[in-house]
Amino acid sequence: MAKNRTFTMLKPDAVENGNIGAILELINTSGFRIVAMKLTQMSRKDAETFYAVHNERPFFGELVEYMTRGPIVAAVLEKDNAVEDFRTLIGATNPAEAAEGTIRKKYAASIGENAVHGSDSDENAAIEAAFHFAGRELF
Ligand code: IDP
Ligand code: MG
Repeated sequence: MAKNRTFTMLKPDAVENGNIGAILELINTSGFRIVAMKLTQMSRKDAETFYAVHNERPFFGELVEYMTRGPIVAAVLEKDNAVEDFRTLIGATNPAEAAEGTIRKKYAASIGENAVHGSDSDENAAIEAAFHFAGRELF
């Protein structure tokens, strides 16, 4: 399996609830290397652009409000099979359906406020990483 990269955000609820350290610990112990990381806050325009694929969905307004209400931790992670393995580590979108031991099972409150983002493809991982980081910020 080839080494590749995924993009994650510890979302505003994870930051507000003091879960940055615990989630990063799970990420590290699951074998991901942190390639880039920062505390940042998305503007309305940032969130609308980042989640443009969902702009026709009924929850879009709520999603933009949520993702802009406070700081997030944005990061790029590297590992063999990173995209797929990170989706496994975070668990289902709805924490009620997330497997035991996953980040969303442990730290997410609802399908909307679900603590963490993980890219869904190599192509989107590259787009999302480039949205948040300049090339010189990747290690
Ligand atoms: P994902 O984050 O597991 O890839 P997506 O379907 O891509 O899930 O949705 C993006 C984000 O939109 C979710 O992580 C969640 O924050 C929000 N979201 C998805 N479905 C719903 C919903 O039914 N109600 C409210 N928010 C939702
Ligand atoms: Mg998604």
